Amino acid sequence: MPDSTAPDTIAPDATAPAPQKRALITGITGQDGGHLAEFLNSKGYEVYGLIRGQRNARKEAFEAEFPYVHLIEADLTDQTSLIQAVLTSQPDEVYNLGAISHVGYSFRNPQLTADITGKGVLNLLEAVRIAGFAEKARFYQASTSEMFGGLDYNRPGAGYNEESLFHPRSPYGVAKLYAHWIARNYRESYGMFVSTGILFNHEGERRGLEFVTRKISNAVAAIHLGLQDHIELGDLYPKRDWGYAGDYVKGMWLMLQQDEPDDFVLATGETHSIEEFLQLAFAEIGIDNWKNYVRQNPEFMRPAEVDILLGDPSKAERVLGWTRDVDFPGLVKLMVQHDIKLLSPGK
Ligand code: NAP
Ligand code: G4F
Repeated sequence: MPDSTAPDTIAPDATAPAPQKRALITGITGQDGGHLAEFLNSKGYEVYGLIRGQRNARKEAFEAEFPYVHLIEADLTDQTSLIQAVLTSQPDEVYNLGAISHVGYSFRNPQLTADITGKGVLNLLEAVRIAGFAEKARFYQASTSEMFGGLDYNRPGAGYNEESLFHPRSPYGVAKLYAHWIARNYRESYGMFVSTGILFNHEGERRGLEFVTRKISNAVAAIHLGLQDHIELGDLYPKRDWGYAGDYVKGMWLMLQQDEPDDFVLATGETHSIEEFLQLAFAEIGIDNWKNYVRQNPEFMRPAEVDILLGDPSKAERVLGWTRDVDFPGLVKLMVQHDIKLLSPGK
């Protein structure tokens, strides 16, 4: 006789651990990819990341630093590989960080930039749909303040927010604007959970040496150690809203934990010139007359420049509860000290 007091279904075991969430990150070998992998791993995620190329120069170092990441060979320009990546990782969350992300390089390689930074996003969104993950997986798109371009700087003091006008000034900015709108379009057309983060510049110890902040921190460290005697840069007047990358990946994750997908600006609300960055960086090694160590080289100037970027992060702070731990002087110090350690003999 069946026991009439027995329940029809087995009640969930409240003490059982929640199933491990799975995240797929494109651009995992880049600055933000490293910070995000570390952050998601600390949250108990199973982390998958795309690696491209038949011999990616970053692979060995990446595997040594992030042994817990499952690497999948794929490329944002190859949709078959993206579908396979989604099927292999079975993601709850997809973070699309992969891109040609250097503005100067995008002027020299505009079509490649359109293919990867722009159309690559369409390829990935379609891969998620074709693999049957449109309803299951939440999607983060790495949008950028470069979409504003600095020309429509009509909110002095307040900064650009989610409603501000776009006016990209580079092939990179234009490609990112396409990516931003196709991501929003998939949210509106297919009801996918797609959130975009319009992130202002964020830097740190993992920043590529081709970007101005790391180029400076690396050179300042080398000058301090007697390995170099000057640094060559392009324009020094532009201003950027510079934050710390570790703080920004927390914001990306928070965007995918909300009830509804949306668009969010992540920024510090402060803007500083490259000259100010140089001044603080050289002060870190006890040099006040930094101009003696800097030469301008037109090679590093751009056909069109974004003069000033300043963001208004109030929506992210209010809705996501997003906060930052590192301020501008703290960022410069962290980067210079990191590079001094890195370049020191026998480190
Ligand atoms: P990053 O360091 O330049 O990393 C870019 C990543 O994209 C690398 O892992 C690179 O892989 C990958 N990638 C390039 N081409 C690819 C392709 N065809 N297929 C797959 N992956 C490809 O950039 P980041 O600073 O971490 O930025 C992350 C994302 O946020 C980018 O989309 C960037 O445009 C955007 N963003 C950055 C900032 C910022 O201040 N950092 C601000 C706003 C938005 P390889 O190792 O193979 O080269
Ligand atoms: O460090 P940058 O190359 O960063 P940029 O152009 O602001 O772009 C970064 O931030 C964007 C967000 O706003 C991201 F979407 C993008 O992916 C990237 O992460 O240049 C900053 C400023 C520019 O005005 C540039 O002209 O520094 C100026 N600059 C002067 N000398 C230089 C140099 N930039 C570089 N990379 N190298 C120089 O020697």
